[in-house]
Amino acid sequence: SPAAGQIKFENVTFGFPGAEKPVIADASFVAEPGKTTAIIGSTGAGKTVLLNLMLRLYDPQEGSITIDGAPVDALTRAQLARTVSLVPQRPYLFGGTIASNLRFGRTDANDAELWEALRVAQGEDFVREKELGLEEPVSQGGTNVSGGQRQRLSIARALVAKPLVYLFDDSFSALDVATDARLRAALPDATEGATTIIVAQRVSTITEADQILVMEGGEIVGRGTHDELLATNEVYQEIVRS
Ligand code: M5T
Ligand code: MG
Repeated sequence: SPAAGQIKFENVTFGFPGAEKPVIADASFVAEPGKTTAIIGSTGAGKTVLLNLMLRLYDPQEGSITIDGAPVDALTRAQLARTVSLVPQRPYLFGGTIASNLRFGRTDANDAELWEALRVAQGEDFVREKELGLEEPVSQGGTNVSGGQRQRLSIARALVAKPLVYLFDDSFSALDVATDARLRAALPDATEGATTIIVAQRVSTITEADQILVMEGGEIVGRGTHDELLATNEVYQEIVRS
């Protein structure tokens, strides 16, 4: 069957070398193509590590991670990079231009595709205001671009790559509420058919997710829709109240 981007964790346990307690403990879940899986939980719960495991920044000591049934450790790094795009919690831009940064995941993307990704990522206006537009220089680390702009360019970069799987690690929290809302309204069309996994801080931004995973201390302590979790899960209820 053609690649679709289903992500499956089975009993995944991971700890950093030398640490006594695992950072991810016995995590199992499936993220389906065409659906949005949200991950929520307090700071240090293991949300970023969970995403990083999908990209094989490190490998679990126990359990398996598969994409469409194939173990991620059977894919080359290049294959994995074409399949999965991560928008990291602290986005990184490299020295070059806005265009070269956006083409990082797919060098043959044309300018129209870059503008379309910028439109969805709510970055179109500020790039148009640059004297050189897409060819505006970006310094290493993106220090001549504001934090919110960096985040939007990083989201646009992921969209340009057109992966099967999108991982957004807290990618919308630096955006003001109105920009966040416009981006979320545009995102479903732009990512249609893909597997989308969103780490979020604000419950209000994930109430529509097909599935929400609640993480605490490296464990998945709840899963379901917003309404299901609201009715049954104490950790989720606490997050909603806070
Ligand atoms: C989970 C530890 C961290 C925490 C736990 C990335 C990273 C994490 N940790 C390390 O020791 N080394 C590392 O390189 O792992 O951390 P997390 O996954 O980053 O937590 P989070 O994403 O849920 O938190 P936050 O603050 O982003 O909401 O014990 O010290
Ligand atoms: Mg994190």
